[in-house]
Amino acid sequence: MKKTAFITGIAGQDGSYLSEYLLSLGYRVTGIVRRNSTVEHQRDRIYGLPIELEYGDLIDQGSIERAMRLFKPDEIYNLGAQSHVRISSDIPHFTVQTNAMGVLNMLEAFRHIVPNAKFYQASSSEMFGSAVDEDGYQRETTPMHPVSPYGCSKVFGYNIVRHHRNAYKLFAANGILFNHESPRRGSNFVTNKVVKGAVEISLGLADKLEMGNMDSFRDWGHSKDYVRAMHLILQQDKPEDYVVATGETRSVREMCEYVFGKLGLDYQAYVTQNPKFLRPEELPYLRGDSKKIRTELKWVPEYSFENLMDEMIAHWQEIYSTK
Ligand code: NAP
Ligand code: F7E
Repeated sequence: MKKTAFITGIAGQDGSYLSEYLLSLGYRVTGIVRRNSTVEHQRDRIYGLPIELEYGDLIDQGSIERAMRLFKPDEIYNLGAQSHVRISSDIPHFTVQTNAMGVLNMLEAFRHIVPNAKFYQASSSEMFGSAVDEDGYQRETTPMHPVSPYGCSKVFGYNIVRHHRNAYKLFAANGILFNHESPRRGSNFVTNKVVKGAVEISLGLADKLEMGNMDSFRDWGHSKDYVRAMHLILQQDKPEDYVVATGETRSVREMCEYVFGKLGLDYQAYVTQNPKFLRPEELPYLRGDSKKIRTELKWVPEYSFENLMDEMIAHWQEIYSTK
């Protein structure tokens, strides 16, 4: 029989790739979207997909319960979040309500309405914050010292998932995902901002790019590889938490060098710093050790950093060629 997946954050970057992936595996795919005053672009990433949508909000417990009763899912993917770290300092209350209380709302609806389903929580490497193991990696056992309202909210989500798993014997698991990007990434996240800006400069449409901290390091993978990991985590007999990462790390500066270089430009001639893009407290370094998911679940990423960036560059070049 067809399995039903219920995805929150279905219209986001990961939600859209996960929907496509699950549809390709024969799933019935369902999800919630928030009410928005302009509907035109809200569903661009999932436009035309044969999925079932209802209005809902992680903060609105009734809407979650309604969706859970209506869809009766076998697998629940809680991807909905205020996902921008810097903006989480501007709207901390909304961030915490959505990313922390929203997880509890989902877990309670899951526990009371469809307790035999399997639950995936979109946890984040931002939870590690300033903590790094001595060998320079973060892994499942690394302590969590979050440095943003976003990171703090995700730590609550992570812990309440573990609590519900232990207390009520539910299948609830965390994927601790490091940064993952794609052409569908919001253009106020650093990779897509740099790629879009560099393509505009290469076409004479802009002459500079204002950035924040160029010296933080991130472990960047492709969203398509990471949604396969989410699905794999729910196909196991036992619920467990897994780090998902490439194991490589690069600075924002190195990323700029690569992207501008691909376009025949020297980034130093165009990139300036605007304090507006700095964070009240920065997370300087992320590099994930994903040995557990690679050995136990045989997860292997298909994209390299270069393939990922090249795909994003081609995406923006195509957009501007048709304008
Ligand atoms: P994204 O593109 O920002 O998508 C987030 C989705 O959540 C959007 O569709 C958004 O809808 C929805 N949402 C926001 N607030 C909501 C609320 N109160 N109720 C219901 N839905 C709400 O993020 P993503 O990159 O796909 O990430 C997916 C998940 O993985 C998020 O939980 C994120 O925190 C987590 N994560 C991401 C990364 C990464 O590098 N991408 C790494 C680790 C963890 P609107 O458009 O209406 O706001
Ligand atoms: O920043 C630096 C910035 O906003 C990466 C989310 O998906 O991954 C993401 O969070 C780095 C930071 O992602 C600009 O200071 C410099 O050090 O692309 P980002 P993030 O904060 O790492 C984690 C794992 C998540 O879970 C989150 O949901 O780049 N940086 N200059 C800049 N960042 C931005 N956005 N804009 C700049 O101008």
